[in-house]
Amino acid sequence: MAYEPRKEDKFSFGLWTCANRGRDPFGEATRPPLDPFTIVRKLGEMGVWGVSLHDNDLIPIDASVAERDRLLKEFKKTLDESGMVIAMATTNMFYDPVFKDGGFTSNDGRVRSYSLHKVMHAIDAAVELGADTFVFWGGREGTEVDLSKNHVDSVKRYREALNFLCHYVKDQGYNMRFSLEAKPNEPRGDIYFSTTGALLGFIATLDYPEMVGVNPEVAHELMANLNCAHVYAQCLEAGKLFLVHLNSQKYARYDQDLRFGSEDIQGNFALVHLLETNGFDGAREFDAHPYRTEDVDGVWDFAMGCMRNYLILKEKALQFEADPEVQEIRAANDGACALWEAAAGGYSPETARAIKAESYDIKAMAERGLRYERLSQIACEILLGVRKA
Ligand code: GLT
Ligand code: MN
Repeated sequence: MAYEPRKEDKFSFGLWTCANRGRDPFGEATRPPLDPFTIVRKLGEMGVWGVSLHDNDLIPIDASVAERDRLLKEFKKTLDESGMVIAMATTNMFYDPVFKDGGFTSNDGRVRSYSLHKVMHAIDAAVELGADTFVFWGGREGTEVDLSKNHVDSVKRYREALNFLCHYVKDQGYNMRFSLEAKPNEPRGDIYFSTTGALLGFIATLDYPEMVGVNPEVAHELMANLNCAHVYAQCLEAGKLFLVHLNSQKYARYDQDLRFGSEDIQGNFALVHLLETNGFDGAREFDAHPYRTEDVDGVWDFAMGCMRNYLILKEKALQFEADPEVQEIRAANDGACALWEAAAGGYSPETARAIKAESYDIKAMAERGLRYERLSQIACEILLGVRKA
């Protein structure tokens, strides 16, 4: 069957996506609860490669040690039976009221210490499940009132926490890397490290920057009015794109978390094109949720829709790449230049002199049309299904 997900597509879903019950700030749940075991089994049958989870998606925050151990064992068994892996694990540091003013950036040192406690336990559980990537999304790390915190202290505290946890992972001998996820606001009025670029800058200041990468999310980038393909590309080029969070979003809204491919198809297309033509080999994780109108069947329609749309866009990205007219336009625009090649190969005084001495006919260089109208139209016609391969 065409566009059928397979394990090698490396699709994953957060447990919280399918478990989402349609609650919103104005209304009650519209669906019954779905337990983690049912979700894993069903997604496994659908060709999904992995799932991700928060500690409390599986283990209640007040579970006894015996209950925790039992749940982990049973979950591991269900994963193995379904041929599924853990794409990443993370800590829920946003739901419980104790995190109302942040975890690592809370003004209260007891809350910061409890946050380390919760994360270390979550990392231990993640290792037991076989995860090698641990995500930090600091949804509560921020403010509504700018004067309520010293933001310089907040940055330092976030660094101290991540440094401590990197040392913990090394000390335990775990094979675990960290991935940070940015979001500009929601649930806090303003969230620290609001963009992926801010996180990249922050990672460079850590004790073990090589252990830490990012997992941007489409909706979060669009909420910050950024270009997803550009953001993800910078992370990929820096070797920092550990996994991706995929969904769809209408412009200038709250965090909609819509089925991948359902809105801003051009933006989603550019992103899939980027990932598929630049050797990205991490998890393609869907972090979205079904419409509130859906029952449980609609949850699986949602999950299948995300994956099918990715595969359709992938096919179209490859069609675009192979299109003879696209190749011709690109070739016409790819002006080779020995001086540039020399500069790109590294600085030398000779190259500097040669580039300075060269004379350029900038009028002639500027004259040629680049045919991007045509390039864009070809992409439109491929997307709209009227240009055949
Ligand atoms: C939460 C958030 C997501 C994060 C998840 C990881 S949970 O649903 O909206 O973007 O990736 O904590
Ligand atoms: Mn996310």
